[in-house]
Amino acid sequence: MTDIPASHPRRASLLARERLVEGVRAGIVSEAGLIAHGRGEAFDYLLGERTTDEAVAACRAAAALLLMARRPVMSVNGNVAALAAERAVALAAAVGGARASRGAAEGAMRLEVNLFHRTEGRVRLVADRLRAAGARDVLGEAPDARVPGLDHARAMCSSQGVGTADVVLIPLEDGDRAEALRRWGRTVIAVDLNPMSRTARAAHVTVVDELTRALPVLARETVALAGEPDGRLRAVKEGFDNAACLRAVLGRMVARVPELDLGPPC
Ligand code: PTJ
Repeated sequence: MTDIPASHPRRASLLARERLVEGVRAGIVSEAGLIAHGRGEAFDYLLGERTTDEAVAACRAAAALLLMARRPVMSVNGNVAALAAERAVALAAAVGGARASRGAAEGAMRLEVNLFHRTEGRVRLVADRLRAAGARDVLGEAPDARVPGLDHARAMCSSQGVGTADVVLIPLEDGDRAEALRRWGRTVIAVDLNPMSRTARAAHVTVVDELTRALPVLARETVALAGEPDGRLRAVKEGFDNAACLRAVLGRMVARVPELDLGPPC
């Protein structure tokens, strides 16, 4: 790993890149994952690299969906495993605990490895990465179902996970899969820095925020809503308008541009 000085002003961003480069070398991240990350970084720059009020509102709506779900599942790909395996496991634990406290029949939110550029070797490595982060029960290594309307291996999924889930959390998802999941009747929660992406538009709730910032906020909102009655959770969900939220975030990005200080940084 490249040595990045603690004083470097863009240390966090450089460390994230290093985790992805290491992930490619370890076989966890696809080469295309590096390009996807670069696109995300560009949008994060425009966002000011911070969690907006819109992202918090989207996390609250997503939390309400996860708490009311019959069978929630989080889909994990190579980028998510490399950047945020521990945070994904922590979120699953927070959601599981919150749901159990409400007496949900199936408390846990399952983690399922779903790869766009699927190879069985990479599925195993991503699952191993999740287990190393503390996940006990990882799905996706023995797919026995398919997402209808998708061709090739990217359609494969688990009947214990996405195959029977009602709510699916898809961080950094490809647009085709997001649309196919919605057509299949799944309630879709996305995390995507590009508010114009097909995934962001296809999802019922899109958190436009950087993954490693968004997952702890989602966990926090889930815990905060855990004691609320179903009626209140339904109101939170129904009060959220995804298209309006995407428009507001894009508006923030656009409004920020003319205000940027383009003088020398030092
Ligand atoms: O591991 P695999 O094979 O499943 O492949 C994973 C990737 C991400 C390569 C694959 O799903 C893919 O090609 O995705 P896309 O279509 O490039 O979409 C990824 C979206 O995530 C883009 O809109 C990016 O802006 C966004 N994104 C990238 N990095 C982040 C992000 N959003 C939030 N946080 C990030 N760190």
